[in-house]
Amino acid sequence: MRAMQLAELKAKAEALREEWQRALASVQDADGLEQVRVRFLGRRGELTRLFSSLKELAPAERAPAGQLLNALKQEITDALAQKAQLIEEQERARRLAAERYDFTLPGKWRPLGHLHPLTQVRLEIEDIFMRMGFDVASGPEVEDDYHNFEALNIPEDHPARDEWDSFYIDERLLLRTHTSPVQIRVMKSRKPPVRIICPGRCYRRDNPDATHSPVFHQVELLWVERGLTMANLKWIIEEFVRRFFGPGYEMRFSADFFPFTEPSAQVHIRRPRGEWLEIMGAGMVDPAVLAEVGYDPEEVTGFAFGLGIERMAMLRWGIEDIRLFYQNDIRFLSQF
Ligand code: 2NL
Repeated sequence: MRAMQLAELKAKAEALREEWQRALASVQDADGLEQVRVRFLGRRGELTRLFSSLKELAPAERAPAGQLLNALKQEITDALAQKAQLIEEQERARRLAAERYDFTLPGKWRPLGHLHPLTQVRLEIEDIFMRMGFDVASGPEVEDDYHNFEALNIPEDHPARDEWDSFYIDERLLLRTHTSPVQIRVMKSRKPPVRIICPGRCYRRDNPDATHSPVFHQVELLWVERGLTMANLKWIIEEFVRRFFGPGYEMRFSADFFPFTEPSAQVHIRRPRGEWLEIMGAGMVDPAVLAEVGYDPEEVTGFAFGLGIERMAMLRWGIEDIRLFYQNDIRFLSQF
């Protein structure tokens, strides 16, 4: 083998420089970079081959030639490192650009339900009276004759029972016709003062029409304490009307009859120049009812009222047919 000259090695090194620079310039990614590294710096790479040709040089030429090749190696190594950093930065920038949120995109529309109008009205009424210091009480929908009628001063043969035509389950049990039995149960379990409202589902054997439904909802209120009068009842109702319907209503009490209150009244309201609307029945708790639950009618008095949740909702929104509440027609319900 012909001995190599220093000049020849220099020429090869020079050619190699041009080669790696061209190769590196076309590198796009980390894989391409690794290929270039293997090609020039790898164990069987081009530079390594030049190093092994050192031994073909004359001994005196080996040191300068070695320096030349080491410098070239350093040059390539640095350039590769620099390119590696560049590629890393580019890839990071690309990733960030792909991940970036577009805050101007419109959101996805999700159909959102809402509470049934009767539930809305019930919660609003509960809220009004809870703020006035009333507890919310509940009780069974299947009641016995005693709590639904007897204790409320409506004996077996009382003609007023026709008013609450009932769904009987057997001789003794029926679906409650009002929420008053809840108040009987609460009074029997607590000492006065008692300040409660009783919202709930009630049942009457009515044929359905625009204003009657065999299933409906009621809120009854009861306050029993020493010294309560009809004036307190009137203020509570006035305040309720202001908070539920808004200001500007006139209120009218007119005589009525319920077996469980004495005196009894029906309550109407109207806007100036509007028509009178009946909103509830009310009265002072009959002493016989107080005595029945073990209270002393000489010591405490009480008042109560009962209103229909459906009726309140119909008055508020001008709904003309009670049956709309139970038909689950989304075209109706979605308006509230
Ligand atoms: C109406 C009338 C009313 C009551 C309900 C009541 C309850 C007890 C004692 C006395 Cl435990 N009264 N409740 C009083 C007056 C009227 O409801 O027409 N509601 C729709």
